[in-house]
Amino acid sequence: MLDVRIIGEPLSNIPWQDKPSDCTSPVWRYSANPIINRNPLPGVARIFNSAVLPLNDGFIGVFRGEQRDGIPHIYIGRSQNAINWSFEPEKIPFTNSAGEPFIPRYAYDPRLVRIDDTYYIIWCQDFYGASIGIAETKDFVTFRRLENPFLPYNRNAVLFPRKIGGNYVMLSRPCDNGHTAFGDIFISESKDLEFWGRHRHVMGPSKKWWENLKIGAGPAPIETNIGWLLFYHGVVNTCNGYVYSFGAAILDTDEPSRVLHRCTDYLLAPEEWYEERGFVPNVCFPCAALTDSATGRIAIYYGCADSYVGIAFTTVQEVCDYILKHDSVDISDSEIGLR
Ligand code: BMA
Repeated sequence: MLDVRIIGEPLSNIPWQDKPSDCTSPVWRYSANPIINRNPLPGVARIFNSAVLPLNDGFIGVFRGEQRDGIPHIYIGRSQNAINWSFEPEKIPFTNSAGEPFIPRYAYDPRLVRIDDTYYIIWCQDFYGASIGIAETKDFVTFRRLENPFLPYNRNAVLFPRKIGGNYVMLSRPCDNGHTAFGDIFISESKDLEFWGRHRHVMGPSKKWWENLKIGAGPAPIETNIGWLLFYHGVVNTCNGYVYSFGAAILDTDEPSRVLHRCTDYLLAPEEWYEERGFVPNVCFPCAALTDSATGRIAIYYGCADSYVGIAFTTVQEVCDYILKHDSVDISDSEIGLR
């Protein structure tokens, strides 16, 4: 067995539950899921697909809040234990580079990434169709929106938590302006978070049915001694609509467009009532992961049925053992995807 370790900071107050003795999966759910229920604050009907990070001795998060007019925006939440959250009542007051207010027409599926002393929010917004938005904050009081990194259409973007080869690196998933029936993960680099290039293909849908329609990056990749651990969602089309599960892959540390290992099986698929029943049934959509390098513990935050937030647990050793045991990488994964 390969010894797998998280390269990163310890987090002694990471939320945690031991694996139930009857669980046969490498990832197990928090027993008190969902952690956020419906109508969590005035004017917001559902919170889901959201991202969290440690901040000082507690936690901070960016939350997709579906307003009662049906339009999603991003709200800040704070927590002492990363389970019980209190939310700011107003959506994030982004500003542009001139300091003027910038309120996107809609904003959804935020990711939250810290690089050095700056926090970045990456989300999907309207730019003549679904596109990627990005903003930076150091204090969670002022949020400066940066230039749109990509042309439309694109959803599901997340930054790596450090520069690689001197550049910022972002995963994203180009798409169309509807409920896209295709989708591969690509990678792009930037020296300054404004001009993006060196676009490469990372991986596409596989022949395994749970992810044979489209895939998209989830939480910021987790650095380990064997590569970047990437949790991602995979979609299958059924006679009853799309079903979203999540799986994992391990990307090369220095050349992350190369997939070193890719798990044939999903890690978590809709099974519980809060995943199978909701505004959009059968959706498990991971957007964040807390990690503790001291113990290898990982707490994955995922949206459930476009209605709730759930937590699932694993350890870096257990999940990587599972990926290596169910490993299948093809040429389109392992090449440097430059065409
Ligand atoms: C995707 C995204 C997610 C959503 C999922 C299921 O296209 O829009 O926000 O959770 O569909 O509805």
